Amino acid sequence: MKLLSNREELLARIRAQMHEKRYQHTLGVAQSARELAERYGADPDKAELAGLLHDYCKCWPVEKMFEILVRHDMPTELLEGEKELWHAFAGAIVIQYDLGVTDPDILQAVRYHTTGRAGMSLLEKVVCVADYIEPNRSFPGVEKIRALADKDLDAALALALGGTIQFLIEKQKTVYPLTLTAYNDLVSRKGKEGGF
Ligand code: DGI
Ligand code: FE
Ligand code: FE
Repeated sequence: MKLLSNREELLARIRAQMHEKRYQHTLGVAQSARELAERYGADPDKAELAGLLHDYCKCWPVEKMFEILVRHDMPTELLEGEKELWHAFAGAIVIQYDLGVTDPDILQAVRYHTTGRAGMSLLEKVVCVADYIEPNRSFPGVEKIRALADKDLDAALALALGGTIQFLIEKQKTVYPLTLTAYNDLVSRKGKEGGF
């Protein structure tokens, strides 16, 4: 709790979990999440904090994440699936137990920042999109997602998740069901409203 009210200590604690490049990404996501929250009417403080915490476990050994996920009865689908997804689910558990984060909005935003899910909250969308567009990110197509994020958060998220799904298919990796349902949910809602 004390940690959360002392920004310097919190940043030092986060920094100690990861290498420098990941820390710079973390600061970028926090800033982009704050800006998106201001633009779309989410809580900017929650968005920034969720951004700071979203990759808390990203650089932890997979064995450590696995143990946490097993202890907290995460689904077999996750445990047997792509290890890249573990840091999001383990992160939501760890920031709760180690840092005392209790706000369910923040915990959900961290939990679903990688996979997304159907029916994402505004804060979840903000953090997920911020993760794609923060200033240090450079991948093919990022400019288009950045530009869209200025006008239509759902459209930006659908484009980003669609790109990840395409990337995973090209690499012959599994696509986690939540990612597909997140994508379908955004596209079908927009379809009903007349498209992006
Ligand atoms: O942690 P970051 O690198 O900042 O970003 P992230 O949390 O979005 O993780 C990105 C990685 O996760 C990337 O290598 C693709 C992978 N990923 C995202 N969604 C899925 C996925 N991997 C699988 N197998 N299935 C997914 O649905
Ligand atoms: Fe991540
Ligand atoms: Fe990230």
